[in-house]
Amino acid sequence: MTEEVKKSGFSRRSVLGGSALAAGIGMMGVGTMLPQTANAKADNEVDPGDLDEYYGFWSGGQSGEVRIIGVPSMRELMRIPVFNRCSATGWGRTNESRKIIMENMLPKEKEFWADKGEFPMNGDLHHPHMSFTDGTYDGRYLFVNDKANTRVARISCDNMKVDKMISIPNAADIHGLRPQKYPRTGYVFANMEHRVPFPNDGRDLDDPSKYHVVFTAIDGDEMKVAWQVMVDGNLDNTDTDYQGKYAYSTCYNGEEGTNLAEMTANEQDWVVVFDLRAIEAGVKAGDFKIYEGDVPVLDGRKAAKSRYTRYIPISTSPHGINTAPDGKYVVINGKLSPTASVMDVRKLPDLFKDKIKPRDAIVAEPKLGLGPLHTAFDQKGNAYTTLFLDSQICKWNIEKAIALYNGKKVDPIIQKLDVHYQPGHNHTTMGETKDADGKWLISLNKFSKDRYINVGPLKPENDQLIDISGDEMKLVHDGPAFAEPHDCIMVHRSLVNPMSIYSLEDKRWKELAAQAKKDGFDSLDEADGVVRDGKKVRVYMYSSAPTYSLEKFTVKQGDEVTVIITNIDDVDDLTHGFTISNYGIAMEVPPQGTASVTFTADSPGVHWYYCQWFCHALHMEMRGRMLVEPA
Ligand code: RUQ
Ligand code: CUA
Repeated sequence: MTEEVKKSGFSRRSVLGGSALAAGIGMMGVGTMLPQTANAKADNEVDPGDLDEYYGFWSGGQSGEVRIIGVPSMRELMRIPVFNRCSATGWGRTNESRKIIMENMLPKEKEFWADKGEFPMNGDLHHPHMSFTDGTYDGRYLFVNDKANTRVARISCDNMKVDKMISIPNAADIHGLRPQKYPRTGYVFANMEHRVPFPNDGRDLDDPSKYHVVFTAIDGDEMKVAWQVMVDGNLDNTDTDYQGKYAYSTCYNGEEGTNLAEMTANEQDWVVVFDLRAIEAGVKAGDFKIYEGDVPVLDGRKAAKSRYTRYIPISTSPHGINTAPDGKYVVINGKLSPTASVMDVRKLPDLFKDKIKPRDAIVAEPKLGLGPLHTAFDQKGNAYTTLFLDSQICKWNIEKAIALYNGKKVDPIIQKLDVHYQPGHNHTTMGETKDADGKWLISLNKFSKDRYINVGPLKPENDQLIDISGDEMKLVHDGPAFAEPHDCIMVHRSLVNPMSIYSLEDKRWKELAAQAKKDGFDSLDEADGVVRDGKKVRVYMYSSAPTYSLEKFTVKQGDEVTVIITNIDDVDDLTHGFTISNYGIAMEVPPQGTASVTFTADSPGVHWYYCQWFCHALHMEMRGRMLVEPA
């Protein structure tokens, strides 16, 4: 890009906030072309053919998916279906994906879903976080939560697909989610948000005094719930320290009300701190109850005065909670209060020994602006807090905020930058690790309003990229996004190393390979033919552009048919697909990989199957016939 483009038609906002003009860069072809100026090249520009420096992993909110965004270009690179059905890849339709989705559902869920399509097809995915080793990202896994259906899923970063999904027993509506940072993940902590009765089977209904909330620790290696701790209030967001000793969650609705007026009646809510060693000792000692799913539930409520938890009062309804990369400070974002509270993790041992009062763990409480929701960090001791109501990012210095709290006359606020509009989460590159690098900041704005051409009443979100490498924050890019990126992380590309092509020996198709052997084939890449086993029919074929090894197969109406396809092409990016017309079936068949799908052949006649991923000049010809004989 050699010329700066000025946004045509000034809005009030762009006059008031200089940042709106900078965001006009990138709108080539619209507005008036101006001669080249000093600001000609946007800082985020990644030229065609060049690669991004960071992998951005974006939550897809109510769409239920995860998206991979290249940073700083903000190009969308991939979508990972998780809690949704995917028409392109067959996620939710293939046997392999259905096994992952359904395997670890709770018995009551299996029963509930049995006659409704077998699993929830929606999700509300809030928080993607990568696994850690020694305080920084290790490139193994991404963990994500589904608030809508109380699930947590794990994405394996070797192929960028979900490999495990679990439902959290006892809980309802998992919101906050964070992995343990040290020594490694380890635990993945998940906050139950909405209080429900234990057990929630109808015996207690409109009696909120019987409702409870639990904090859950999942073993991230096994993807099994390790333990839960019952607490007061509603758990909102959560984070962990860099020492591997504590986790902490914001709580709102300490009143335990069931409507808005009740939930915001008190002046104060709290952060609840969990002592992980004490909890593990409690589990060992048998100090728990079992409600659902064989999971130990310890009592960490205030009245229990247990050694598992401590409650630190914070002004009403705090929201985000973020540990600074220095490992010392934790910022608790006020939401309804214009302040952020800074907790010093070094004070937590004394808090648990009752040597200090809970509020003594708070070492600063700067006034930042209206609606502080989430905070991100650079490596220089600065914090960046989203102000939802002010539509701004507030950059402030943590040490200065502490000095101010101690009576020194200093202003911790460095800069406020307009964003467009109503930011929720924000995030810096590597900013939730000890390797924060202070290069880029993303503001995930809930409203885009006038920033794009109008697409109707439902408008995209607006993800704004901000250069924080200099003294001043500089807004450099607007990126529209479909519903609703709550949260994201940005990981240096050197830490993420996905495969490019599968291996025919991959453990993911070991079971299919074993079945093929039983059916008389040496290996999946040579399996080619129809095996009848009573009413069950297994159809094996391999694909090589532009053909399937079987140009037709015949089954009988009412047969349960499983089609198993191996793509023997070992060319980068050469994905085939398999679609059967009028059977609701489509799936991705990746290079050197296998996919399978099972269905009942209840519609007689000729049904073409075809490849729906454009793979070859003769891709349209890559097809065959399924002949279904009438019963
Ligand atoms: S939390 S902004 Cu703030 Cu899930 Cu969404
Ligand atoms: Cu194979 Cu298109």
